[in-house]
Amino acid sequence: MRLLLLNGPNINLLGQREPGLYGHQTLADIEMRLRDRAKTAALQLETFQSNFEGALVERIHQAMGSVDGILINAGAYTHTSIAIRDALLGVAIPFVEVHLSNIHARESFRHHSHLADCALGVVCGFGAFSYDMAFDGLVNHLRGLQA
Ligand code: CA2
Repeated sequence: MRLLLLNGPNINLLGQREPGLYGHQTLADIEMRLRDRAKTAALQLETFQSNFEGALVERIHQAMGSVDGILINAGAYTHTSIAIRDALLGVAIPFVEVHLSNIHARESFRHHSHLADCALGVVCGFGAFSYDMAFDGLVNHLRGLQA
């Protein structure tokens, strides 16, 4: 089973700025941990981060036919990008939306997600641990489909 972890704009700054809001772990820490967890579970995990909307759309297109499930923290594009929504719907790969912070406890412009209603599930508010829960949820779902 092949999984893709996608991260959007500014998430490359994790662990270097605003640790009170986003925690101390870097994106490399999160990617390494999930890669280890995937290996233990005999899964493959690819990772991709970009600050560019079109690059994220292209990476989603590339996943068609080669990826079984996507974990995505689209960052601020969560709240603005119909293009990323359309790409995820276009490739029809099941995905889980992840956020470090609780977007519903923040500014009102972060309360709406263009992805959430199409996602298998949404995990937010648990810092880097949100990714672990999203990983478990996605794998559990995909394994259930295989059974
Ligand atoms: O909580 C999340 O994971 C977010 O996706 C993070 C986005 C924000 O726009 C979303 O509303 C919620 C922002 C990512 C910015 O990451 C930074 C990390 C360290 C320092 C500065 C920005």
